[in-house]
Amino acid sequence: MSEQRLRIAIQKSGRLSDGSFDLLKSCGLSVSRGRDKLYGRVQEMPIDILLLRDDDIPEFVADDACDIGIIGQNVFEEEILNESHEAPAEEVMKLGFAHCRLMLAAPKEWCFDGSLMLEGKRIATSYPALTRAWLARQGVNAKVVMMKGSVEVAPRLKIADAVCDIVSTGATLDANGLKPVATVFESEAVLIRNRQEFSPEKQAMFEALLKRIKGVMTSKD
Ligand code: PRT
Ligand code: ZN
Repeated sequence: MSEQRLRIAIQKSGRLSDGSFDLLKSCGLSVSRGRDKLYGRVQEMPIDILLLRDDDIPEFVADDACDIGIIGQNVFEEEILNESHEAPAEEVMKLGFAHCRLMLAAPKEWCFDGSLMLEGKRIATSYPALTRAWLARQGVNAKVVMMKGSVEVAPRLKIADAVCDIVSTGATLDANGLKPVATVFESEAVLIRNRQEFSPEKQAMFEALLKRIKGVMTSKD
C-alpha cells in the first residue's frame, strides 16, 4: 500500500463489518474488494482498506500498520486497560452503530440484590480488564475466569458462577438461563487513529473523510 494513501482497518466479517461498509457508502465512497481478500481500495479518494479480525485492529492502528480503524469500544477499552503498546491508538469519534453492553449476568434463580453478592464468586468473561476495573469500582473481590468464546455456558458447566458478556437483545443470556444484573460498559463502534502526526497529504485526506463522516452522522440525528 502506498505511503500517501490513507489506510483504514475494518473488520473483515462480523457485527462491525456491514456497519463499517455502510458508513463508507453513506460517505459517498465505494470500495472495490474480493469477498475473501485482505485489501480493498476506495475509488473516489486515495484510501486503502485493510480487512482484519476485529481483535487485530487496535494493534494494527497503534503499530502504524494502518492510520485509522473502526472497532467496538469494548475491544478498544479492553486493549487500553491492558496497556500492551507504547503508543496506543486514540479514539476519534463514536460512529453510532453496533451498540451493545458489556453486562454482568447471573443465573435466573439468583435474587440479585447488588454487586456485593459477587464477593468471592467466579466470573467468566472475554473482557477481563474491563470486568476487573468494574469489580474494583464496586469494591468487590471476585475471581475473573478468562474465556475466549461461549462465555454464556460457563455457569452451566460449573466453570463460573456468573458471566460478564456482551449483550444486545438479551436472547443469548435468556436461552442459557441467565439474566443481566448490571451494566459494566456501554459500547458502540468507534473510529480510532494512530497517535503519530500524519503527513500533510494524509492529514488532509483524514480531515476530508472526517468531514464526510460527521455529515453522515448529523443527517442521521
Ligand atoms: O471474527 P472477528 O474476531 O472479527 O469477530 P468477533 O466474533 O470477535 O466479533 P463480532 O463480529 O461478534 O462482534 C464485533 C463487535 O460487535 C463487538 O466487539 C461489539 O462491539 C459489537 N457487538 C454488537 C456485539 C454484539 N452486538 C453482540 N450481540 N458483539 C457480540 N455480540 C454477541 C455476544 O457476545 C453474545 O454472544 O452476541 C451474543 C449476544 O447477543 P444477544 O442479541 O443474544 O444479546
Ligand atoms: Zn474478534
